[in-house]
Amino acid sequence: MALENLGKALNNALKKLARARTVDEAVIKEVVRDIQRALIMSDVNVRLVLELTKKIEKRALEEKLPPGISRKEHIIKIVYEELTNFLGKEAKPIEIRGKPTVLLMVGIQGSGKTTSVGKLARYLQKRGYRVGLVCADTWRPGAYHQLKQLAEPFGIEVFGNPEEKDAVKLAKEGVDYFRQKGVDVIIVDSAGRHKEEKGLIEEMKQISSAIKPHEVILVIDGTIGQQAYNQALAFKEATPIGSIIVTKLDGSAKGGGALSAVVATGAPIKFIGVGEKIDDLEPFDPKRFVSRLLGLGDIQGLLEKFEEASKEVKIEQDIEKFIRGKFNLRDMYTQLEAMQKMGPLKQILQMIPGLGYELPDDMVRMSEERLKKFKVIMDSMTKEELENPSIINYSRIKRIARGSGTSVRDVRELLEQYNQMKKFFKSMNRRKLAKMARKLGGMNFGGFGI
Ligand SMILES: Nc1nc2c(ncn2[C@@H]2O[C@H](COP(=O)(O)OP(=O)(O)O)[C@@H](O)[C@H]2O)c(=O)[nH]1
Ligand SMILES: [Mg+2]
Repeated sequence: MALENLGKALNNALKKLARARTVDEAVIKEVVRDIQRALIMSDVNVRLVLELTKKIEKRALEEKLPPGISRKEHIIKIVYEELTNFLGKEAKPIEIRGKPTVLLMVGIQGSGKTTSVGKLARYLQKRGYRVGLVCADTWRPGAYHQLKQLAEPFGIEVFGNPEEKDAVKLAKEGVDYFRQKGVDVIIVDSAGRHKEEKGLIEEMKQISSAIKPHEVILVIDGTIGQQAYNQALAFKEATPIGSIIVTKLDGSAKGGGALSAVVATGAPIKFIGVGEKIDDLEPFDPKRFVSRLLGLGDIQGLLEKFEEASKEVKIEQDIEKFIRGKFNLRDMYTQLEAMQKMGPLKQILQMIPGLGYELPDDMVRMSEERLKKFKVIMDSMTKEELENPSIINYSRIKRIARGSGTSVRDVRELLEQYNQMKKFFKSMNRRKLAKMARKLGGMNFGGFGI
């Protein structure tokens, strides 16, 4: 598991929130402080931590609660969202663009390049690509052998020549070799004998100009924490086709710092390394990563709940429409459709105590057939007619009936239905409507927009 300690600390902060009896300002501030501490312990840049947690605190204190959502759930969602944004928001998957796609792996010595070349090769092989590997590390004795040991058990071929001293020449030969073999992806491993960015970038440029890679991947050792910023920034400025793998996030105490520092440069992180074994490579997806980090097994369930809540807001907006007489035919169609899905409306309404209103029978017994017919009729109406049904006079009715292959009677029936519905809701007062909407929403009849 990547960033285990950070995950635990964040999870503890959320547990504290869960245990709190009431969530007031003091509790929110305490949770925010815990999150701050956890991130700083993980070597995240202090300024970034403060910016992030300020946002979390402000939203937690100021945002209005959506209906049906508890304050705790709301805060968890805010923490999840802000951390996800903080780590880059969307996943940036690797793209295999041409045949062959040429990838160049760079990074300073010991960062995990060769291991990552093997892992990435295996990852792509599992997805059906034929991969060839080129060892262009002429610096480290045994580099070629290391790569062969990693890849050959999986039938992945490695090109190299321990006698050759010219890395650029070797890289080019290797790429040509696999081009002729017709593989899908060629990954070139480089030496990265330099200790700092300048030499690294120079090496990258030399090899790049010889093999013209589709993408250069910088491997950064996650244990260096926020120092990763300078490397990632120099790299990003040097090549527009760069992406990043952050390695050693298993067991690293500073991994949070490394990840956030790279994200802050704007360079995309495509994978993370989470162990020494060939399968210990994960595509980096901020959403999944954060939900696992927070230990929110069911963040999806929570997000769905929020979606339901936003439907309820829609119900309230529709009530406004009714009251202001803005309810048009298009709205009615959506209502009828929702009603159809929901089953006998009358029963539902009777379950709401004190409502005291009876729905006209016609409105309740809306057969599917009739609904279909209404849909056909509405399809023959103009936009103006749907939005402002009062303009539909006799000649328009005739035209609509003709256009939809129905009768004048059918069209009139539809309009009658619409007027009934409108009248019915107008006769209710605002408070009762709101109450009904809440009940319906609470009973999980989302989408029933009245
Ligand atoms: N724990 C852990 N170790 C890793 C990871 N990636 C690489 N290593 C180790 O880091 C060391 C250097 O890796 P290597 O691929 O040779 O680095 P290179 O010099 O950049 O090619 C090796 O001992 C690897 O096993 C990782 O994601 N997690
Ligand atoms: Mg190496």
